[in-house]
Amino acid sequence: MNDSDYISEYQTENDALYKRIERATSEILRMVLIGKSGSGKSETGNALLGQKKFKADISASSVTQSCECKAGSLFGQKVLITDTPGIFDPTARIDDTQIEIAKFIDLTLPGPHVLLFVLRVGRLTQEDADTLVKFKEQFGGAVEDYLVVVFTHCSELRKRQTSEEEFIQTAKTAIPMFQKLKNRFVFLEHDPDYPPIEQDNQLKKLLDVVQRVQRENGDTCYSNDMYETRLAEIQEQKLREEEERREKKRKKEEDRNRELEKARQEGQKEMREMLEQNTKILSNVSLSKNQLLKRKKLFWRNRDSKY
Ligand SMILES: Nc1nc2c(ncn2[C@@H]2O[C@H](COP(=O)(O)OP(=O)(O)OP(=O)(O)O)[C@@H](O)[C@H]2O)c(=O)[nH]1
Ligand SMILES: [Mg+2]
Repeated sequence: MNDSDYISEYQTENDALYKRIERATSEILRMVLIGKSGSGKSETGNALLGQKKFKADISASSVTQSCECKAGSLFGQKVLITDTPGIFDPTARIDDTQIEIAKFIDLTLPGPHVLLFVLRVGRLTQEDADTLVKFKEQFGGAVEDYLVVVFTHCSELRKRQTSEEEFIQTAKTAIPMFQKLKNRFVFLEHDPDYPPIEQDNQLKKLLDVVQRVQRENGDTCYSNDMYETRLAEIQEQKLREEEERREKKRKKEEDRNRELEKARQEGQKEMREMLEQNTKILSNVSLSKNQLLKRKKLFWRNRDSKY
């Protein structure tokens, strides 16, 4: 399968569910973008795909309204990226978070290899910390093992004369969950005026970190009760559908056999009727033969008596 086939296949989101689970090999790196609204999730997704596939814009409200999944290639590595609206952002207004969470699970089945937590370089707030806590509360599982932190707007650091290392230390103080993370911080700049070669280097570093995390996790993917329940549901549904298919086939065969039997019986009936008719005709013929003989005898008797 070449890249374009692979991409078009994964663009039809609904009927690709089974296929996606079946083909979810380690060959395809599945990443999920989470983070506060406006942090740069969609822009990061576009950078990873090398194309503007997700809508990214400045807005006071959420630009991305629903989870979306797109495929692409990053330095030859096939990637499947799921962009999310700020589902876990305490200030974001998403019409139905539960529906979005269900969609998120379906799009990322059997689970992402890495969770990219996107933050904007700047003053980290309680909201940023709460977004991650909310994600952990909703999803559970070993979130930290699969977490990679992506800081966008990184040219801000230069303006503030702060090094990446210093900023990571600040971030670790602001967001306690970061303290457990070792070498899992990546800086990106999506400003179109930023040197493309530097953007490429940043993306290469991100891919290196992600692939290291994947290796550290033994190529497993992030999972939790929701993924397991959903996978069990899908498995059950698949078995049910197979059973229904078998039952339909059995019924079809039964109907065909019934029709064959009916045709056979009708054929026999026709044959019987034909035989009966033939017997009647034959008996009529033999009857008239007898009568002819009788008449012949009578004629000869009458003639003999005359002479
Ligand atoms: N200069 C600059 N702009 C950025 C950077 N990252 C994101 N932006 C801009 O910030 C705005 C918001 O980015 P998005 O990617 O739409 O943010 P989001 O997290 O997807 O937001 P929601 O979809 O609302 O949750 C867009 O106008 C982006 O172009 C960056 O590193 N540098
Ligand atoms: Mg977005």
